Amino acid sequence: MGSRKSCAGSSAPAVLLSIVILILVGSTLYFHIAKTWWFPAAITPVGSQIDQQFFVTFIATGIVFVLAQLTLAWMVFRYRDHGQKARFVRGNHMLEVVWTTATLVIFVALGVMAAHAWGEVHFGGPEPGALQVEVTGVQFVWNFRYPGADGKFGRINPKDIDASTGNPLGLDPNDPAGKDDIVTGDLYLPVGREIELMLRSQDVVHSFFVRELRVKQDTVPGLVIPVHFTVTKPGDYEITCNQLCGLGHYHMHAMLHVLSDTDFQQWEQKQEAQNAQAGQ
Ligand SMILES: [Cu+2]
Repeated sequence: MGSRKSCAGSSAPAVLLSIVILILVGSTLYFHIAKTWWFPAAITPVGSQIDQQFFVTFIATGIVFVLAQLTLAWMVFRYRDHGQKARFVRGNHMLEVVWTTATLVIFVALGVMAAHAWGEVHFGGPEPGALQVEVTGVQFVWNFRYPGADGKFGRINPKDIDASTGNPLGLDPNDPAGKDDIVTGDLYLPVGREIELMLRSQDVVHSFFVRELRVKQDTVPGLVIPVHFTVTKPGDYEITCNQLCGLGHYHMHAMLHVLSDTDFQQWEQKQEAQNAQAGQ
């Protein structure tokens, strides 16, 4: 049988574990406060609301995280092994009720606070006069369509889909409304004007994601899903697909070019002129 001495215990692992927990808490706090791996600045007003909500959630959960980990480190150290007998503790009902209720209150409150930003995107429609752009995901590219000078999108017929002849969306050649439609591989938007994107998919579920817009929305075959926003900052931003949609998913991306109003009008006119030339 083992000698008494081997049962005396050792507090070294407990002390070491407490120190490791303290280092983990310290470095987690540092990287979050210093924003070492943070996301890029939002370029829409609703994006800023989302960031604000994210920040409040982060502070609430951050405080709980730090308090819980510090308590854990202290418990591990305080009740370290001296070779004493283990004692059974039945738990504390009052404590259970208090922290479950507190968690419930915090989560419901965060949800209620976020409802405004969420509702604005999902329930409120765009302002009248918003620029409509159709976005279509297809393995493994994005196509964007503008209604052109007549402001009307032409009819689409799946039988006419043929990317090799320059008709990736299947625009019906017999519909005059579609003659001036502009189809592009990159998304061009004017700054400061309400935009409504209509998201579609030709094959599987894709997801339209632009980090700076704080927009991430699945595109689903058979559905047209609208999202609306106003961009406040010109620049070039990456559009990616955020659903694993097949073998080429990794290279399914396009660019979002946000232009000044005049630059956008010039771009639009140039596209319309090219369309007219091609139609002759
Ligand atoms: Cu995809």
